[in-house]
Amino acid sequence: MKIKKFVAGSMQEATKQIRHELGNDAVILNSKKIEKRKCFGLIKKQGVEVIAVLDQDFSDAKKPKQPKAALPEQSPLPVKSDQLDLANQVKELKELLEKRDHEQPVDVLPEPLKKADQLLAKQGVSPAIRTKALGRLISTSLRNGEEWTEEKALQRLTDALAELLPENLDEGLAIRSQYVVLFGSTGVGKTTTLAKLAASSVLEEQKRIAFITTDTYRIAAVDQLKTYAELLNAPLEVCYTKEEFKAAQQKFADFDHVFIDTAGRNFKDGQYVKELKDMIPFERRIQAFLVLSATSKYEDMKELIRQFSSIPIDQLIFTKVDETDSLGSVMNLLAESKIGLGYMTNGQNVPEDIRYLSNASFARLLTGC
Ligand SMILES: Nc1nc2c(ncn2[C@@H]2O[C@H](COP(=O)(O)OP(=O)(O)OP(=O)(O)O)[C@@H](O)[C@H]2O)c(=O)[nH]1
Ligand SMILES: [Mg+2]
Repeated sequence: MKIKKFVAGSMQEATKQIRHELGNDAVILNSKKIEKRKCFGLIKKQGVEVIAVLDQDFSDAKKPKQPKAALPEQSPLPVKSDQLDLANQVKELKELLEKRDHEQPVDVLPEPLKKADQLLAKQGVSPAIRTKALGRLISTSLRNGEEWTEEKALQRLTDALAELLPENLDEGLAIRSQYVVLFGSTGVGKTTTLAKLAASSVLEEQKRIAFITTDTYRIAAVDQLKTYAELLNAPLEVCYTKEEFKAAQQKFADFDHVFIDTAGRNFKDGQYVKELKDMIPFERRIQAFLVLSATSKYEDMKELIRQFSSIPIDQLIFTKVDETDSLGSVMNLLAESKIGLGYMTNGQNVPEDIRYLSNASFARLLTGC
């Protein structure tokens, strides 16, 4: 954070200087009229002294979705009085946040911020993301000259978390490709989730759909999908080789959506990732979802994403959200992997237990706001 004093002949001139030195994101904290003396103090001239601040963390970060209060083009800057103390306090808080020992309670923070931090810690949000989120919360409060009430802090925290998530698709565009493939570890809920997606395509959007499965590994896998296909009156092709997969793609070329199921594997073994890539031609027309269980350990999920780095994953799906009370690892994973959130599933019922979540909705789920 940069705080600087500017002395100029007029407010307009000061604004120009501030814009030149600190840029358009600067905010005026205080201004007062002064007398400038020239020529060894012989000539007195009226002027202004302005204190401006630039919160670099905030302006360097990805632009928030909400339009920020940038400097107006020509008119004088909005003057926020009595904020110098606040700015200093904020500066100290940010330094404290960065230096704090994450294992210790943050007693030094004002109560609403302490509560916000504790809430995230309880959810399992990593110290790095907690610091970033609180930093943004503080910046926004400073920018808007807001009081730190608990309610406001929670609201700002929710906004900050949403801004830390990677870009996401609009709800209406959730399924945007003709081919949709789900892959992931054994038993995470791929087939059930695929059936939920297919069912809502048919029932809510009246789309013409088909299924392909490459899961010929488990005896019961084909039957499981067949049951859903029959219920939805949709054709199903079982593919053992990539040639058969190509043929099935061609066969279903006229369908609105083709939902592709794959075998659950221990993808920590790179060989299985290779097999998946050999079978499925991951290209633009294929929307690829990596399915993860929200009950899995963060480190394991992170490793899995690393294993899949050679596959263009469009979005992540988190299943079994109903089986956990903490979504911090999901937040950490999304923020760090930069892969957007697709769906979350919260039960075994097909088709109802699935939701497409925007970043804002996910952040609200995390903070309970
Ligand atoms: N509680 C809960 N259970 C779920 C959810 N999604 C799926 N399941 C259950 O998880 C189990 C495994 O689901 P499947 O869809 O067969 O998982 P899969 O990933 O296809 O499994 P494999 O093909 O064997 O790798 C089933 O009992 C599902 O009903 C969910 O959101 N919540
Ligand atoms: Mg399956």
